[in-house]
Amino acid sequence: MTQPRTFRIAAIPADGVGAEVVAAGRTVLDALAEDSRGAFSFDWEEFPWGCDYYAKTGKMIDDDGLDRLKDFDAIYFGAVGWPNVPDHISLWGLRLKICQSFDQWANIRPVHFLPGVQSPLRKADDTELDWVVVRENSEGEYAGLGGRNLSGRGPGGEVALQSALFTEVGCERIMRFAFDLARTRARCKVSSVTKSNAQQYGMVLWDDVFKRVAQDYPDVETESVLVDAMSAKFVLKPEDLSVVVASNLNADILSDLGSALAGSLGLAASANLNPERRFPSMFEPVHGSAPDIAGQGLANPIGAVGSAALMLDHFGLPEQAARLHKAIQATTAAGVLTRDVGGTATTEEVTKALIAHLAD
Ligand code: GGG
Repeated sequence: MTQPRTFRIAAIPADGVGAEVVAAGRTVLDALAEDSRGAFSFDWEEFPWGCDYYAKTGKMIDDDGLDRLKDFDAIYFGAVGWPNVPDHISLWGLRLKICQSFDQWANIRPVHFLPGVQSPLRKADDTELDWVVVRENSEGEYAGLGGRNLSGRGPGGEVALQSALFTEVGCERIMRFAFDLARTRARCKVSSVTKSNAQQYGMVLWDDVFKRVAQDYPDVETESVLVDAMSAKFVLKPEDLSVVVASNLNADILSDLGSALAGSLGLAASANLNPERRFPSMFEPVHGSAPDIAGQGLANPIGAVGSAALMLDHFGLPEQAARLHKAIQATTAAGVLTRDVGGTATTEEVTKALIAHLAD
């Protein structure tokens, strides 16, 4: 008989709608655990870090915060950013600090088209569209290298520098991750994205590493596409995509485009993985804190619940992850939709529908 397993999860709702969607995701996960009749359970600890915490303490996360997080099985995150704190301070002070400290170098962002959700892509109704953006999550344009006021001339004459860092090790590991992922999918293809005609050092290294790694995967179809052309391809030829691997910034932009094409940013799930499992991985919806709708019960919980499904996969519970995916599909197919996808349902109504469909 297999032992019941308790997963220790650190919940960090952080800012704005983060609180609403993390609460929704926790409710759905707890319902799933209850239904497992003791086979698995979740032991949650919630942390108050975020912009309000910064306003009170001057810190986005406590000094010992990373130490307190490091032994959890996973981190379940909401969204970071609020108008009371400059965005680069809140992002670097919390989300990026966790991703970089815990070497969560692979960020996977699936793009799923759901039944009952209107897509701006006309093809979406008659095509099974489904691709994954693999974001290099530790370096590239997010290496944090640069500085301000380099001219020393002050306002009016300021010079700032922002450098992107590409290492051969960093490029190779994310590409191998993308190729391995492609081998698990119906369409065995990796599209690599750069702007290497204009960015002639780091991104040319990326292209060179891609060609070299591809030789170890002769069964996987490949293409190298410039990011501007790839943006057009997302809209015009999405059926040609399976795994799209790109640098930190390019993948961030492309994954937002993908989720908007699928109907809404509110639907998009993500996993920030430390594939070596030396540190906890972090699961979060792609969307931000949405100050315009925060606190009104209008947030779409599907991105957060999809992220919970990715967490279950990471825990080695693929059947439970599949149950969440099915519940999401049944909920949207039944027309229980929040405002961002054309419906009138509240966060709570969608959460209740998701739980009801776990029994399907
Ligand atoms: N849940 C994702 C989130 O909070 N995103 C805020 C954000 O601004 N992210 C920028 C990034 O991921 O690069």
